[in-house]
Amino acid sequence: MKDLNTSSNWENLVSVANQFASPQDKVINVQAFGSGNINDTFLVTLDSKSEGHFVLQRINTQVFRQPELVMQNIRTFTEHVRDRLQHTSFSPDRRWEVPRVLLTQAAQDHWIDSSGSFWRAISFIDASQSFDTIQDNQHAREVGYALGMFHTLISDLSPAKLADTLEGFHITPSYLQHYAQVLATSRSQSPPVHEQTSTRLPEVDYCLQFISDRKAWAHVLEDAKAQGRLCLRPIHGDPKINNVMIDTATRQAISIIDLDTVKPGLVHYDIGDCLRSGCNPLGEETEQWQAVRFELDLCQEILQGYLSQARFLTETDYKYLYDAIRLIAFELGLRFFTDYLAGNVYFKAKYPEHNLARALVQFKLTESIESQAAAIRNLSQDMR
Ligand code: GN1
Ligand code: MG
Repeated sequence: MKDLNTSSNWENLVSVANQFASPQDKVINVQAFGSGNINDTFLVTLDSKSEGHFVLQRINTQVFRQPELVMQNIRTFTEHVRDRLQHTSFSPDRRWEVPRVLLTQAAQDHWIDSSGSFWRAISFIDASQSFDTIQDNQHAREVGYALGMFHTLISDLSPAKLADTLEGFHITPSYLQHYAQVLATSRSQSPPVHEQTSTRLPEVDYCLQFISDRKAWAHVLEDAKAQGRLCLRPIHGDPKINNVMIDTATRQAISIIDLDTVKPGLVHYDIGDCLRSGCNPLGEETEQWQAVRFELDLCQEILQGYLSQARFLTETDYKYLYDAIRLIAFELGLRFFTDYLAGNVYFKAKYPEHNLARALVQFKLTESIESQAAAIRNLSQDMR
């Protein structure tokens, strides 16, 4: 990662890390960590017996405009869950960990460096790992269990206690509006961004058509919310499979990390996100987009794991599960494609067409979900 290339950047990272370490601990290493698309994440290694590692992050304040509110939501969430875990026994035979926010030496939950960057640190969940792609059926079931546990622990937390830290997040009609604006701007340039290669890519035409064919339907969850059929609850916002921590010894799910998007929303966004990432064995970064498929047996495992914990869903909630799965895959494709057209301003990209490639993966996945509509609907109805 570019930050580590020069010694002054390295020294800066170590000095930021030191803000969150106890005075008696020594930072011995800082390395780029994980595969996040928005924030910069580092793993800090300490010369310490009590806390071997922690996760240091620079929050992307272009995306999270009020990072203090993100930290406030994390605090509200964490305090609620800690309290619930202490007073209720959920699954006494297994462990469940809540990431801890580390404080600076001045007892603050973040540190702003001299260049204005917003830093915060989170405890590392020991003896655990996460995966970018689904490993097997047991892993799928554990991923579902984790989301069910997560939702259950906050099912009695009023969404009004959480701030809306990312306006428009998972509101598909807003993404469609933004797409229309970006497309119009791109077309007014000469040549348009999506025609800047010597010949216009056929993949671009595929995406344009794909979105156009689904515009009307894409309001489905927001309409149901507006009609009072689906209600706001606290959600995770980004429960993709690599945010589920798996115990390296037992292979059980023990935590969900990345709490930046904990805020009010529909649990359908979370269920859709978990399934779109968990049922695509090639993963969201694959280059073989034509081969992407939504695997029904993995869907069954994830839903079974989820529903073994989450008991609060209503009849109407079940009715919208299929739409949620289809919509969140479509929405992520739309978000990636829009960002490709806009010149990769939101998601980090390793090459100019990276977000186009990511969009194709999500659209192929959406197609596969659509081709199995009846089976997915039956599956979710049978699980009631
Ligand atoms: C982003 O940065 P990361 O990888 O945690 C995005 C999610 C997407 C995800 C796709 C705040 O999450 O919505 O589903 O990429 N987060 C935000 O990998 O937009
Ligand atoms: Mg995230």
